[in-house]
Amino acid sequence: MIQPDRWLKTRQVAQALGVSASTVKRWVDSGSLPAARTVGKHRLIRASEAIELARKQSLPLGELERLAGLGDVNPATIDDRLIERFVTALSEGDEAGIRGIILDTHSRCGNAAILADRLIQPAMKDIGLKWMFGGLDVYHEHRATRIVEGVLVDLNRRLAEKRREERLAGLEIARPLAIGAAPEGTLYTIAGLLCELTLREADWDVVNLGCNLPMPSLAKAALDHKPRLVWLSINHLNNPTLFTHQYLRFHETASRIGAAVILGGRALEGDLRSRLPYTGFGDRMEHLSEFARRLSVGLKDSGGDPVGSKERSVSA
Ligand code: B12
Repeated sequence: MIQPDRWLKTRQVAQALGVSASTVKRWVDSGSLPAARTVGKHRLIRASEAIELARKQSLPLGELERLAGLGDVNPATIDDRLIERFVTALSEGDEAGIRGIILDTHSRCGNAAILADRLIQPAMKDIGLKWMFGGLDVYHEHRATRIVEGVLVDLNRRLAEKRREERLAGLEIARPLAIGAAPEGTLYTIAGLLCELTLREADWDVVNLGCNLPMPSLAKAALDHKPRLVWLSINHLNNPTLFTHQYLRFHETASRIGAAVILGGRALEGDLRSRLPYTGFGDRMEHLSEFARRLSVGLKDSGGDPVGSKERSVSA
């Protein structure tokens, strides 16, 4: 249902667009964003006005459209029946079915993090269980994974292409850079592709270095690219002691260049996590999304000053 004239608070608009509240107040006060005032003098902005400004300035629209009630974006629409249909398509290697469900869900919720946490993760978990107890073979799991990877690569490409077109049309806005990978020993690819898409949607430029990357090489990539954010998706480690040692050295490099580091993944349980320094940790893509949005607002507010160098330890 379309409700373009829903009223939004300054803070809601700021968070949705990934800018600071003072930026939104400035737009209102300079007249570029029309607003009403409450009795208590707080600014109220029509969703339709905020969307128009976001379009003009090429700011991200997904979150704002959700707040505005545009489209059927209720995450609750990802219900058990949809997950069940998705698991069936995954089990049967039904490429058209898998692609259709992912693309349709993504366009309905306009958000890779919700897609990741509420559809892909639970469905892949089911595939894992069916592989252990329910008659699926390893090849079924590989086949399903390959198809999901393909769709996520396409979604990432599409967004990267859109950015390139904006750049060519002179509509580019400055975006901070994130790089990331899964460390040596982790062969999982879907989570990394979802990190990439989540960050692109949060308005970051992204270099995804894939899986099974040795930590010294990630440190070299950080030195070469000078990112503001590095993500690591750590789902399996062959040698946690060696990883810890190499991670600590990598983290020194990240701190030196002022990059924030966010960690996630199932291998970071208990003891290991408590031995690692990091800027943020999350066990869902929604945590990464929130972290990245906050970080880019912080970067804009501080004129791009390094954030990682502050060495905060934040749990998402
Ligand atoms: C597909 C799969 C594989 C494929 C992966 C192929 C590929 N190209 O990716 C292959 C065949 C390689 C594989 C191998 C193995 N697998 Co496997 N695999 C899976 C499966 C079915 C799906 C994983 C997946 O992609 N899920 C979808 C993603 C989106 O979910 P996710 O990874 O959980 O990520 C979420 C969060 O962790 C978080 N997150 C992830 N990264 C990040 C990063 C950041 C920064 C943040 C904030 C958040 C975040 O957000 C995501 C979305 O919510 C799982 C089942 C399951 N329960 O997950 C088993 C599973 C993980 N595998 C398992 C096992 C045992 C293995 C092997 C050890 C088997 C073996 N003996 O060889 C190997 C290890 C491989 C390795 N060295 O990495 C077990 C793990 C058990 C355990 N307690 O650790 C599971 C749970 C299967 C089971 N028993 O049910 N596997």
